[in-house]
Amino acid sequence: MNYDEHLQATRRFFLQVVAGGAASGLLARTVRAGELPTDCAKACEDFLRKMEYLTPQAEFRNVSRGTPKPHDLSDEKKREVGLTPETWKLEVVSDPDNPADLGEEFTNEAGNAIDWKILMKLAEEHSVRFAKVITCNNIGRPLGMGIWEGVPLRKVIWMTRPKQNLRRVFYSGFHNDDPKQIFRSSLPIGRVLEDPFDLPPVILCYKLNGHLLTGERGAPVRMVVPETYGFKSVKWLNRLVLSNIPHANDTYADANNDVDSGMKTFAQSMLKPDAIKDGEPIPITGYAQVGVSGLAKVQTLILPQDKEWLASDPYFTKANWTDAHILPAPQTWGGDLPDGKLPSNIHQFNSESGKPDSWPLRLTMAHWATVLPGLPAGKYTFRCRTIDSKGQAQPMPRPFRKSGRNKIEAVEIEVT
Ligand SMILES: Nc1nc2c(c(=O)[nH]1)N[C@H]1C(S)=C(S)[C@@H](COP(=O)(O)O)O[C@H]1N2
Ligand SMILES: [Mo]
Repeated sequence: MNYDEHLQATRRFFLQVVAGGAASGLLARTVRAGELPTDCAKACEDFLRKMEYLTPQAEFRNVSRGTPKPHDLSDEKKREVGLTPETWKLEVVSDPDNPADLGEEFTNEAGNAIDWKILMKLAEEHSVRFAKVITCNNIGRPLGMGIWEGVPLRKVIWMTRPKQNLRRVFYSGFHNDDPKQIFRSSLPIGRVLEDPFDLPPVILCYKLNGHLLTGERGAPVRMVVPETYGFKSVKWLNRLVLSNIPHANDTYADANNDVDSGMKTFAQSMLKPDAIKDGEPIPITGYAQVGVSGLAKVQTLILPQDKEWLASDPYFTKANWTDAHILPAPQTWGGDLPDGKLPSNIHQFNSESGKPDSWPLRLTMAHWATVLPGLPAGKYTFRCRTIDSKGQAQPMPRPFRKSGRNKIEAVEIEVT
């Protein structure tokens, strides 16, 4: 999602709600919380039409380690170190400390490392595409929303003809040949060989929103793991290690991060009116990340600041939350897609109509809007939360910060 676009579109939404409201008497009548008056429904539609749902590659927030950062190297240096399609090489080896029993390894030394030609050959038959929001475990706001394309990682794993003693794969990217700069993630082999429930496969990714990856996004090839936080999706990928190690050994574990966490469902507001007058309905919009447990509802709560809430109820579960309106799938997708068109055959999209099978989609973003009833002058705290498709209210069932941020947001609202 392009945040500037979203903000602009949201501002238009407000203008229309307020202007339409004034003209049609919306301000005069009582709006029930969560209810979206007709004028607002229309404004929401316009809002959706104008909003870019997908994030252009260049507008993703960039989380890249390295000195220098691999994407800042000169073109010549990139060619030298294998960061262009023509020069890229992927080694696939057994872990010397916990060896997996493999029929074959692929290494630079033996001259048989996997290259771009081999990957593209696999892509001809096996390429897959899926929609996924990428979020850093430690940053609240998602970094960007994309359609990722690649070859299932297992296609390359099977090329090693593994026989036994293979429990985990760990992998890393170009790191300036400095062991201290290695950024490594890992997955249980079961997740790579088989896709639980209706998840898409873990992929060796080379395209985002219909274009080859840019340097910042991890060109020429990065891992993309559908259901996890950003650190599992290693950029500038050049090495896979097949191991019999029974536990995670990710670089990200070093900072107390919970490296086995699936993406969480949570909501945030994006825009509220700057000034709110006594008794005027209050339009608010925002987004939700749809985590592994899906999204059933977004709800909002507004409480006067001078009344303290029960200390025994930190998540406001006993409060009177009201449902917001989850906006339907966008009509235009944005994201700088070639010819503005979504690629064909996207996981969870109908292959004929090109439309999503359902909405919201797991592992993506959804947008929401609401109009709250007018309030007497005073200071208030606005909160929003999600209810996932299992009925669990944010931040449950996993409220710990180091497994991904999903704290209930609190925003001050003043009515004058
Ligand atoms: N090689 C490498 N891969 C990496 C990183 C890195 O520093 N080096 N950062 C990771 C982290 S912590 C995140 S959140 C995502 C960010 O992806 P983006 O920069 O494409 O938004 O990339 C991941 N992949
Ligand atoms: Mo991250």
